[in-house]
Amino acid sequence: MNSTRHTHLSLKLDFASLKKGAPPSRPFGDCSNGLQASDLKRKPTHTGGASSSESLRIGETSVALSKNPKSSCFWFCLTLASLLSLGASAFAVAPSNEGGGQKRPNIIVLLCDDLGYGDVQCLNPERGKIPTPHLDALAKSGMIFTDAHSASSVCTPTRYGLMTGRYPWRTTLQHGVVQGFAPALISADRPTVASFLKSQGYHTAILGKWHLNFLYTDPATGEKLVARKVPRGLAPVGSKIPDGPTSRGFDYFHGFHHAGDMECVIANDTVVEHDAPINMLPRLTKKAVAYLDERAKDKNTPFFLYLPYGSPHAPIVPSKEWQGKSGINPYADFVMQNDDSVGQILAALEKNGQRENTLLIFSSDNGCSAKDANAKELNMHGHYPSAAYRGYKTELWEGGHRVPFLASWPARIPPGSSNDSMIGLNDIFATCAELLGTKTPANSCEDSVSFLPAFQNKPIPSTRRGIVHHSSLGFFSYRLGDWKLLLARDGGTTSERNLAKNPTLPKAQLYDLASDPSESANLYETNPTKADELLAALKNDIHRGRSTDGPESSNDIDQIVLWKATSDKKN
Ligand SMILES: [Ca+2]
Repeated sequence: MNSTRHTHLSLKLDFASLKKGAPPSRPFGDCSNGLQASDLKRKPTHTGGASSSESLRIGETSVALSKNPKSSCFWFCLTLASLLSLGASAFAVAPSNEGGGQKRPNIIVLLCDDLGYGDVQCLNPERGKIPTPHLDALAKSGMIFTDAHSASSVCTPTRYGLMTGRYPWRTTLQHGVVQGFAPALISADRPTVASFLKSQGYHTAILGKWHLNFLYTDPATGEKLVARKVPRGLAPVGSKIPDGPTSRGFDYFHGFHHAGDMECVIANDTVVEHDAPINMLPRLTKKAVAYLDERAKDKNTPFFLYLPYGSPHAPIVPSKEWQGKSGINPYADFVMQNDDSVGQILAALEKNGQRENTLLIFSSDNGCSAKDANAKELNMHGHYPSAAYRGYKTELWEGGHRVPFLASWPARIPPGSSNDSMIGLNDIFATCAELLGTKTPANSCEDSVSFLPAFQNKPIPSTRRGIVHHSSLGFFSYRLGDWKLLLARDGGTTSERNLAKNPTLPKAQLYDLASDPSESANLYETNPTKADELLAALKNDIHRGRSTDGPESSNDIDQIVLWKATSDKKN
């Protein structure tokens, strides 16, 4: 993260304009709507209220705000509010929901699987052809982060980073994803964002895809099951899961391990049924709405709902009523159905009166899969899942890991806002800690920086220099400010043997994303000073065992290979 970069209401240039040197056009369609500072508005604290003013609570201080954003009173009050909120305690809230203090917000993280940045229509107004009205409305209700990244370009490592606030390549998993039927990747003594929030009094639930390994055991003997020895690779109904999400901080789990055994439906620590993958998205939506209804009965206990969808990842199985709806292809239909699921969750929040004080984050675990989504077919319909970015899932280029990231919290986040701070899914853990006015627990968040100040358009104080990207084959990339170094000859997805077949590929890549967001002009050979600066920062972040200030830490393996193509090794 660039600590000197100030967050602001962004009027970011669109790529086509940048390349042609043309004047910028509005980048977010209806979401930003040509956003001006004067557009900063807040919803009434109580829906349906007739009051002409509202309260912006900061800690225990309440400041009256005029509803007219152009009034001098509004700006005076906003300035006063800003002054009062200076410092790390800006969002500190009372630890209890009792006594009339600011209530702790509910927190929801909706995580799509393989949804590209450009698959959200409002993020890609010119080259996005899949209607996503509910995501667009969600974006409009809060803040769009335009420079958010998953820790990896594939599933498992991204999820590890989100849960722990630590880069996944610090573990034994150096490339690829896990397949289940194996001990949990998150060690038992490592806090997760779920266990942390649970320790703070939250009820915690995960509905959906875990993909961080767990064991299936025979309920009678306790023996570990082996995938190749069970029919169709599915653990039988009744199988137990001793080290699943409910052993890593979640009170409640309903979902599955990964796409390959999605049919194996799990409730808490038990396989409860085998069901067709086409039923999973409707199942998760229904469970999420039921969960929100249930939590609404206990208004004194905030909740954390993590909903990692299995969609629109393959198997691409839109329900019958969604098949053909996009007029593009099944992937586009599936994206539309997923958007509808988000709409149902938003409606449930509204119905239950939970919307105002719920922080809802929507994102994706990596970019779109060109193969599974049939990108060629999408392109023929004018749809580009990575927007103007280069690459797709698995790759180091932006299309692999720059993900849609929407944050909505009507009580705190200005609607219709946009922010270009560089953040990552790893940062959600530290953000939750600052939100509660407490520190992150020991042995966690080595690579997590709170982006909470960004919600009020303030700079993000950070002790982290840049952020690390990682490809499916474990190739590294480093981003520092606008500069990006790729220690790979391509997107980081080709074996060395195949790389050798193409001698024209560069040794490494260096891009200036400010002038070249689509990573088309490799400056690695022409700007060795900048390349060396980024390489040194990357090495430092790897070898220290953490990328933020804090207690000494170490990686789980002794040597992490920096240059994955052995002929390129120089460290
Ligand atoms: Ca994925």
